[in-house]
Amino acid sequence: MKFENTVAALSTPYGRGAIAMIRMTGADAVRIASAVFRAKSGKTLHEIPSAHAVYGEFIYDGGVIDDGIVTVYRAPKSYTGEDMAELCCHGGMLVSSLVLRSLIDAGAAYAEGGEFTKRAFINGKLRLTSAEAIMDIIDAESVGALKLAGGANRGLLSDEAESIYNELKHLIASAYAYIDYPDEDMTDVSVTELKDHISALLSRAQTLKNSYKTGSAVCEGVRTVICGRPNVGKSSLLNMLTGEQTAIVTEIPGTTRDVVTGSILCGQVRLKLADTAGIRDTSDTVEEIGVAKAKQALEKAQLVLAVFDGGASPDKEEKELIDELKKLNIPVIAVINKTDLGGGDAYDGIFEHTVRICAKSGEGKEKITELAEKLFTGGKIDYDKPHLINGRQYAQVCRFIDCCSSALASLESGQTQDVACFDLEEALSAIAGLDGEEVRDDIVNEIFSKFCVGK
Ligand SMILES: Nc1nc2c(ncn2[C@@H]2O[C@H](COP(=O)(O)OP(=O)(O)OP(=O)(O)O)[C@@H](O)[C@H]2O)c(=O)[nH]1
Ligand SMILES: [Mg+2]
Repeated sequence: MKFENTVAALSTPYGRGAIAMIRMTGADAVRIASAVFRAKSGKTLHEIPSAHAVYGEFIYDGGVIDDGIVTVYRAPKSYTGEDMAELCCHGGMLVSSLVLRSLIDAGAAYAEGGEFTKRAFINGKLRLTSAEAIMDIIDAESVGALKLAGGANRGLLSDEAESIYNELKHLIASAYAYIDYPDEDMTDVSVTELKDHISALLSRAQTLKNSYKTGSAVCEGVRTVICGRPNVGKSSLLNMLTGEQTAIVTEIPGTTRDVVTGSILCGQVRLKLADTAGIRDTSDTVEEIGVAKAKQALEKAQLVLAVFDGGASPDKEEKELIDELKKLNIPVIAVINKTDLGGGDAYDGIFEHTVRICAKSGEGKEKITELAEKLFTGGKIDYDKPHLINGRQYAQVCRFIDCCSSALASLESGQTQDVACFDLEEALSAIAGLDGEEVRDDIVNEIFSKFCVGK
């Protein structure tokens, strides 16, 4: 895809600051920048070598409105692979919008969100995983998220995906021993060898798939549901963890009805918390809706903080809830609350992970945050290993694993190599898609639409 127009956007936040930067990309970038900027040296921007900055004045409506620096980059040696200009003026809201306005008046169009990075991807300057990582660097709220996104941006994930892709391509060529992949140095491969190769690729893909547990927890956050019987202290726990009095706490059972949300960092892992209505049978219409919402939240949860009143013991309804939680197949931390009142033994050993807290005094917060971080990182994150950091990447790897598994199953059941190769071709397309090959336009557009304007 070749982009016809030249687009511009404010790349620094809109607001008052020391400096603002307006970026422009496209074939006319240097010409349009020249129309609004006069270098002090008297040279035109066309005379400035690529990646060089020049000092001068910005012109709006025939008059000078500011002075600053313009840097020009020439295709293909630029971020987008096109001609680019970066105009730095003083960081006032009026001056930066007038510089942008004058570029638009001179022929540039407003850039859409993520358009610079999208152009970089389409022009082959960036792999898709690197482009996604750039967005995660901008959105990062923890050092861990920065490091994981930084690794993807440097190509850790790209390199692994490419290596798996190349090995599989070679394997398919050898298996077919036909003309489909003439570039490959082909030798016939036996069924046993083929199975061994597929198994080895599957194990690498499985390692990638497993990395998403940490990658997602650090970069996307963990959907964490606080649930339990009425009055056990769920809302008190939410308030204790976030350090804010967001949820209403009263001694009346059935206080919370809506889902109340909050967010905390546990080391490098972000928990996206949802406090829910106490689960019980009720004839109160509003509370009943709250209980239904709580159950819906549990269906999408990745971690449950199951709160129990240490002074009580499980009754029939609570036992049913415990059974339901055990079926979820996600980590559950039993949070035994109200330790100031003693007791709690009735809940010991029900779940693999148990912590005792006193939400009222705030005691036990670290026990929960440390355990949550450990559950999702294994205690230590290896930043030098590739990690999947979003659901799209995860889905591609799952598709790859399904296709390779299906190929393996065909061979196990005595089918011919051709049949297995059909699945392997699908797997090849899945791993190619991880890094941006054969990705549909609408998916590309959706990815870049999440970017901010000017990036
Ligand atoms: N003694 C003691 N009381 C607590 C503790 N935590 C919460 N409570 C009290 O327990 C009562 C219920 O607390 P909430 O946090 O509203 O309980 P909840 O589980 O959100 O209740 P619902 O929203 O009604 O389901 C309040 O009176 C709290 O002050 C604790 O650690 N010790
Ligand atoms: Mg509550």
